[in-house]
Order: sequence, then structure tokens, then C-alpha cells
Amino acid sequence: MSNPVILTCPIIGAELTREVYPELPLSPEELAEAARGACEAGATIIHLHVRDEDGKPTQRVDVFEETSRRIRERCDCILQYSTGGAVGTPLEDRLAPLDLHPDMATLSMGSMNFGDDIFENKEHTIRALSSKMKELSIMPELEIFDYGMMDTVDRFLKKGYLSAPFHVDFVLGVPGGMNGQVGSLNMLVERLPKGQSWTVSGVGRFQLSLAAHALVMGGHVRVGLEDNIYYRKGELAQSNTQLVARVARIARELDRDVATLEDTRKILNLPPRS
Ligand code: KMH
Ligand code: ZN
Repeated sequence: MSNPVILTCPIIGAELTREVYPELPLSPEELAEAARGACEAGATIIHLHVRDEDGKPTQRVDVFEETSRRIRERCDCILQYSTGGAVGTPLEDRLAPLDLHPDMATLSMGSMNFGDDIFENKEHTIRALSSKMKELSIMPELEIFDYGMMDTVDRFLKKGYLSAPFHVDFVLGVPGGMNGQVGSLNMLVERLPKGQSWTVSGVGRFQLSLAAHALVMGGHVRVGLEDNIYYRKGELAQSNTQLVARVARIARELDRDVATLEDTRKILNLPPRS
């Protein structure tokens, strides 16, 4: 294999609405179809948020369960549950879906302004999420929105609240976090503890440029509607599939294979699903 790139697709997120993106998949069935398309285009990890019957973000276990089942009926992929939820989601709710034993789950490494809201991740919150993932052998993906969060990673490693291996996702371009210039990504990658894998999530207009930059740097890429709804300036993307397919095409042109599920498990040290 030629330096395979793992493509993660965040198919919906918690903030997006049909007012801004009319074709937004919301129900378990629609989310499963969106996941199928993304996997066919090359994604092997689905970053999953779910919505309730009114289309509102929820961390309800039954909705995660039904959506996961429907996704698994259609495609073999790694499910990565969001524990970030929406801004303001209580810790108890953020922890709840972990009981379903997903392969991976997100772990945001600090609080920040998130647009006009606050995405709160107190140290005790991070510890609670991290220790439940450890207890259930769920691989965390550390969400890094700002440079200082790397210091929290070091502190948590030192204190034993986190242990390698883990995977890191640099989420760049959120208003309130670090910007999506390529220099930001360079700094963060240099700062990463040796031997850990990383992905970049470019938010909004940074999605394509950061994806291309990560491909050249040898990193992995997250691409999908949660982070960006445009295919190009002024033109809404048709679907997650379309966004993933473009990055897969660019990867191949740059002589990087798109990681298969087997490659992905190997790179991330993920055991096969039991
Ligand atoms: N919705 C954001 C506030 C995650 O998935 O863990 C947090 C988020 C991160 O999307
Ligand atoms: Zn998310």
C-alpha cells in the first residue's frame, strides 16, 4: 500500500439545519444512506451525531443504536460517536452513547468560544469521558481546536488520564478556535507526541485547502457536511459523497491510496470488531 490516507466523514454534526442545507440527512434512515454514500466514495470512519424526531441534536442512546444498526446494514465502517454533542449538552448525556461500545469516540481537549456560544470541556469533563472510554476500550480521537489544547494532552498523558495509542483530529477554522491557515496545521503536527496519527478537519472555506495540505504532509483527512456545506464558493455541495469523492480523487492523484477498512484498523491500532 502506498501511504494510505484515512478519510473520515462527519455526515451531519449538531449545528447544521435544513434552513441552511435543505437536503440535510436527519432521520436514522437518511443518516444511514448518507453514510453508505460516503463509504462508497472512500470514507472508512463515520463521525456520528444524531437527531431526534424534531431534527434537534440528541445524545439519546436509542437513536444512536438505531442509526448505527441501519448504517451497519449498509456498509462496513468504523463508527466514531460524538461525545461533544451540541454546545450545552450535559456531561451525563455526552457519556451515554458510549454504552453502545462504538469503535471510536471523540474527546474534546478544552473549552472554547464556538461562534457565539461556549463549547465547555472542563478538565473533569474530559477526565470523565476519557476514563469511560478507557474502561470500555473505546479508542479516543482527541479533538484539538486550539494550540493550548496540546498542553492539556501532555498533562493528561503525564497524569495517566490518557494513554497512547490515540488518534488526533486538528479541527481548524471554528470561530473561537485556531484558524485554518496551513501554518496552523504545520505547528500542530510538529507538536504532536511521536508515533500518534492525525487527521485534519478544515472548517468552512478551509476544508479543501487543509485536506490537500494534509495529503501532502502524509496525514489523514476528515471531510463532510458537519464541517463545510460548500463544494466551492457560492455552490452548496450535493452531498457528503461528493465532498469525500473529491478528496479521494486528489489523494490518488498525489499517489496516496485511500485507506481500506483493514488499512484503517491497522493504522489506528483498532482491533477487529467482535
Ligand atoms: N458540536 C460541537 C459543539 C464532537 O463531535 O465531539 C462539538 C463537536 C465535537 O462536534
Ligand atoms: Zn462532531
